[in-house]
Amino acid sequence: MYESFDKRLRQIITEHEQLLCRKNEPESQHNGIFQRYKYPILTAAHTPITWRYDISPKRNPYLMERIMINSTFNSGAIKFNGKYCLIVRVEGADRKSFFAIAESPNGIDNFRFRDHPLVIPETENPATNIYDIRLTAHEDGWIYGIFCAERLDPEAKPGDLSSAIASAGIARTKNLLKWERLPDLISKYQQRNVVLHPEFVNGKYALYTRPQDGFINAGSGGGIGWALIDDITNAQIENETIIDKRYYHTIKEVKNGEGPHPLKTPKGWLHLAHGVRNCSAGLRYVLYLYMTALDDPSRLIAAPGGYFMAPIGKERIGDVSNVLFSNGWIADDDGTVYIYYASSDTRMHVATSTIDRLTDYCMNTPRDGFTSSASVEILNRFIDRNNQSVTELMPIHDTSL
Ligand code: M1P
Repeated sequence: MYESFDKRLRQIITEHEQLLCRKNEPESQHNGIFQRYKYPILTAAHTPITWRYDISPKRNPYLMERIMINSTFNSGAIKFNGKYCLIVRVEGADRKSFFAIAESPNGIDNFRFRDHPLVIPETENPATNIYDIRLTAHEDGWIYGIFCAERLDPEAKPGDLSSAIASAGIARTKNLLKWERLPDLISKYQQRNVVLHPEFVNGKYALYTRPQDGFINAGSGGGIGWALIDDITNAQIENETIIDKRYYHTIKEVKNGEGPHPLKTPKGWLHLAHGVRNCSAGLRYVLYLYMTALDDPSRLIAAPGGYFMAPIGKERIGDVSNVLFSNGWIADDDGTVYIYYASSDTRMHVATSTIDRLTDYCMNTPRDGFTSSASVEILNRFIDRNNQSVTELMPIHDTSL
C-alpha cells in the first residue's frame, strides 16, 4: 500500500541521489572509433525533485508529481569553469521544451541539474517552443546559443494547428546564467540546426544553416548551408551556399543538419552532423562526420561514407524512435572528445573518442560510392589489400598472429 508522506519523501530523495551519483562504465566492446557508455547520462528521472513534486504534506498529502517531465535530450555542450556543462532540452508532459543546465565534474557521469531552468528572454514575437541549442564560445568574447524558435504558421488555414514555422533564435551570455536575446535570424527559408562557427571568417560571423521549405521537410533545401553575416545583432542571410549536400539513397537522403560547431584540428575543421532517411518504420536519424579546410571552413575535404553512429539496443526506442541526434560535444586539451548524443528524443548519452581517432576515421574511411556496385568495388579492393597484409604479417603455415 501507500507509504506515509515522510517515508515516501525520504525514499524519493535517496533513489534520486543514487541515480545522480551512479558511476558510468565504458561498454566492454568498441569499434576503435568511439567508446559508448553503459548508462544514459541524463533522463527525466534526473531532473530535480523540486521541479516535479510539491513538497508539502498540506498541499500535496499524497506526494504526487504535480509537474511531470517527459524527456531530457538534444543538449548543447560547453566546458565552463572546469565543468562539463550541458544545456539540455527538457520537455515537460505539456510538450513544451525549455533549457536547463546540467553539469558534471568528469563529463561521463554525476550530471546534476542546477536549481532552476534557464530564462531565455523573448523577442517581440514570442515563440511557442524553443529547443536544440548549439553553444559557441566565439572569438568575439561572447558565448552564443542558437536554437530553434517555433511558432504556429500565421498563414495556416483555420483549424490547421499543425503548420509551424521554424526559425533560428539567437541569444548570448558571458556566464551561462544571464542571457541577452538578439533578433531571430532573418532568412527566406525556414531554418533549423543553425550553428555559429567559432571564428570570424573574412571578418564576418559565419553560420552553418539548414534551409528548409517546410517545418519538417527540407524540400528544395539541398543540405547543410553556409552563410556569412555582417552583424550578429541583426543577423540576416544574404547568400547561402550548400557545403554538405544530400544524396539519393544515402543516410542523408531526406535531410541533414549540422550538430555542434566544428572542432579545429591540425588537419581541418571536424564536423558532426545528423543524416535522415525514410523507411517504412518512419524517419531514421544517424550521426555522421565530415571535415572542411582550415583556410576555408566551407570547403569539404573529407566525407566518409555512411554513418558514424546509429541507434542500437535501447537507444532505438523512445518518444520518436530510431533517432540519434547530437548538438553538443566537448574537446579537452588532451585531445579527448566527449560526444553528447540523445537517443530517440528521450534521453542523453555520452560517447568518448579523440581528435586523432576521429580525424583518422574521416580521412581514411572510403567515400560513399552511391551504388551497390561501387560499394562492392571498394570492398573488394579493401579485402585484397588486407589479404596482402595478412600474407606479409603471417608467413605461410604460421597462424599464430
Ligand atoms: O525527432 C527527431 C528530430 O527532428 C527534428 O530534427 P531535424 O529537423 O533536424 O530533422 C528536430 O525536431 C529535433 O529536435 C528532433 O530530435
